[in-house]
Amino acid sequence: ALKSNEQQLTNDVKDVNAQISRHVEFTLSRQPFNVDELAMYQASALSVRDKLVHNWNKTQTAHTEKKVKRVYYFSLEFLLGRAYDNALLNLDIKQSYDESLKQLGFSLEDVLDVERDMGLGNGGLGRLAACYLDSTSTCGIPAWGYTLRYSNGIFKQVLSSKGDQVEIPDPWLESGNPFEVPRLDAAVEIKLYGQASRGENGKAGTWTGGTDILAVPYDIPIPGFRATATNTVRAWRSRGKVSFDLAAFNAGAYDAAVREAEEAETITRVLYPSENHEAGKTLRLKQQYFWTAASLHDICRRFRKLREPWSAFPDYVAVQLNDTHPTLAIPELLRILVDEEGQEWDEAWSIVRRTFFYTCHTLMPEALETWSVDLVGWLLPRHLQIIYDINFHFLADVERKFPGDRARLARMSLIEEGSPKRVRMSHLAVIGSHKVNGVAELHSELVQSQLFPDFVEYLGRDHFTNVTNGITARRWLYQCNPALSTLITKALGSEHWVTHLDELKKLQKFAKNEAFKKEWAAAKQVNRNRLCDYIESTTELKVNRKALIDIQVKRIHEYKRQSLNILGVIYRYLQLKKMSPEERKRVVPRLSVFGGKAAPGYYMAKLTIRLITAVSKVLNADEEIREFLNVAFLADYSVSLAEILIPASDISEHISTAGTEASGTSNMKFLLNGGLLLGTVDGANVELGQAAGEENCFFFGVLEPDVRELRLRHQAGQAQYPPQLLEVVDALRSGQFSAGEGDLFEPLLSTIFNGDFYLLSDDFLSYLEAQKMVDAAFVDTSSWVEKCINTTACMGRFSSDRAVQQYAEEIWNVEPVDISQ
Ligand code: 26Q
Repeated sequence: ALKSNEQQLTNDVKDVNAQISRHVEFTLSRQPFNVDELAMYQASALSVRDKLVHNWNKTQTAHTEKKVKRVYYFSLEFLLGRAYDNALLNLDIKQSYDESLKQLGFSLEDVLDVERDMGLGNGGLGRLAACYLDSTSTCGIPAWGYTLRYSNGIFKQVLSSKGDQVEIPDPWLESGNPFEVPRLDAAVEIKLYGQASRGENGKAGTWTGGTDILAVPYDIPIPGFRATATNTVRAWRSRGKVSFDLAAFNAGAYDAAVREAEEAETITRVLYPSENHEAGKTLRLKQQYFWTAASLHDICRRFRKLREPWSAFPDYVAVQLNDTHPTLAIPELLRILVDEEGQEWDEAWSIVRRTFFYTCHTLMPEALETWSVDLVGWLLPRHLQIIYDINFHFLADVERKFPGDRARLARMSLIEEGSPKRVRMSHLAVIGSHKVNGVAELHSELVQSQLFPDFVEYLGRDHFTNVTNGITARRWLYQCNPALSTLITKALGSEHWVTHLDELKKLQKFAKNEAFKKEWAAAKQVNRNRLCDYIESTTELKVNRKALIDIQVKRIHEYKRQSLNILGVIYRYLQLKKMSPEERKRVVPRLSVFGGKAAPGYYMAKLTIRLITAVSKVLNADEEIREFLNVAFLADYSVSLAEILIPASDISEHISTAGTEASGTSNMKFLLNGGLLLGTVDGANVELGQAAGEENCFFFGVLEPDVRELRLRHQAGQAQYPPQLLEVVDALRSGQFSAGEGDLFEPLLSTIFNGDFYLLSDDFLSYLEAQKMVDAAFVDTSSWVEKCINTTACMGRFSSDRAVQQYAEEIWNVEPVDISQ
């Protein structure tokens, strides 16, 4: 058997060599002796794509032949990261590629490193979409992701010499993308501006004039793990419609036409780099319409081929709206049904309401989208009429159910009164959908009680539900942490756990096995070393490889409270300075790692980065302290950097003010990799704590029901500030961390002393307490490793396979399809 395995590998490698050579010669049109690393990346990636395409075609043929119901995941962000390594592992061909590249004189690791991240997202919401598509393929659920193909993804972050964030564009397509397939034949025209008219009695209206823009789809295959099923992310690119018109050119109008094309192409030029904050920019609204209209056009074309009546549309189509960003899909589908397909209003509205589902990802009022009525009416005149008509019917119905309740009508209306009037996208999404879900148990409760209580009364409890987020164990353990994966596979006897994550439960019986614990700790040290190498090669820092690694990586936002973390670090530093060298030797050395981008216009977030980098410089320059405490701010946090960071953590921090973080998903990734949680009672932390056991987590901070009261106390000027916090504030004001510039961080400090909206002062002491508990627990290595093993063992529930199966059964009513080999 061994012999035939070897033979098989030899044959596979020969085949891979041949396919790569073919792409070098015919696709790249290069001589074999003229292949650099980039060319080798391109040729070998294209040969992988060929294998994906084979499965992809089989999958699409099977879906079409079986006339299955499909789910369409509408998300303005798909944070896919890199595709190559993921494809090699899913197809189980990594070994033959490794060997083949060696024979061709390259290192697979280096070639994989050539790939740029597909950074088409800001953070949690975009990465969630990517994990969900991975799971639909692995679980055989027919699914399409629809998004935009931004020429520039999330900006690249570098740090200035002062330690401030500087944003650099990310033209990720510069040297091509071997993992996409353009579909020029499936391009569609999208209209903007123009004039609209209503039809009589809910009959067809019209929309004429305006400008037409071309939407060109680019498809990205999403392979399942060791499965044939391969779903698609379809990303639209905007193009101008001008063709060379000699008459216009001679008449001097060519410049204008080129300008118009340029404007059209601007729609997909860049991803908006802000998160959990509403921007209200015209270009953003254009993006939202361009994308939803092109996607619905595609879906309707596919549906028409079935020759079924429109009433059957929801039997073939489920559209999941990832936040309110795609809400224009609701009036757009109504427009198609009423204006183009001749459906009656009531019938059309019923089809719409059975087609869409809405996921809410926030609670913060400033993150809820509204668009000015004037802007919508100018860009999309027909849609504004339709929104008004939906509102008319809707409010009439509310009035029937709650007669005479004017205040209720005003609260629930799709239109917020004021100047200007604004369209409330979340209200439209709630009433235009069949179900609304939050993303963690606590969050879904608050969505019902705080965000949409009127709608719960009006539509009933069943209209609202919870689906706790999940993550894919392929990328977030199997791929990013080979050391731990190999150990788990050895212990459990197979790789079955990669697609059945509940099987990790069986690790519990190894939690007290000393030999296993040793191997577990050794795997962690491998990952710790990998991160320390990365830090030392990309920064000036000198790090202690035995230190407890404490990581907080996520978007920089006041509600996420990176400031609480760094103030805690300063407190620790001040205590260390007071100790004798003898005393210091007894403390647990600590390496605090930060990473994350600030929205370019978010002043407080940028100042927080400056504070972290300033503290990092002071500690690293302090030779008597830095082996006991150091801080690293790693620039340009991304999916690929997360793959290095997450496996290395001893603890990670998820410390948002209670009731502000909808779920969090990196918390799940860290715990899956055997890191422990330091967190508040917020988002999915609550369920992670229940699963892992509270004795294995470090919780602190005020609880959500107490937040209101505490904020009122601050507003009334009755808050107490603990002396430990004041000690840190004094140090900052002395200029100790800003080269004598004592007021550099004053704007940050003043938020704490003026209202303290995120309750730093209320949580500071319990945060320090929790950190003390972390240190105490870490000293007992044996029991620490036991906690880590037991935590990983309990993470099965947080698989995105569980999440998409729950969506498929409870929300989409979509069934998995078997794709024969
Ligand atoms: C809106 C309007 C204009 C411009 C940008 C936006 C915008 C863009 C991105 C608004 C929000 C986002 C992203 C939100 C987000 O990532 N939310 C996170 O979603 C995760 C997945 O559910 C949760 O785990 C996080 O708790 C939540 O913050």
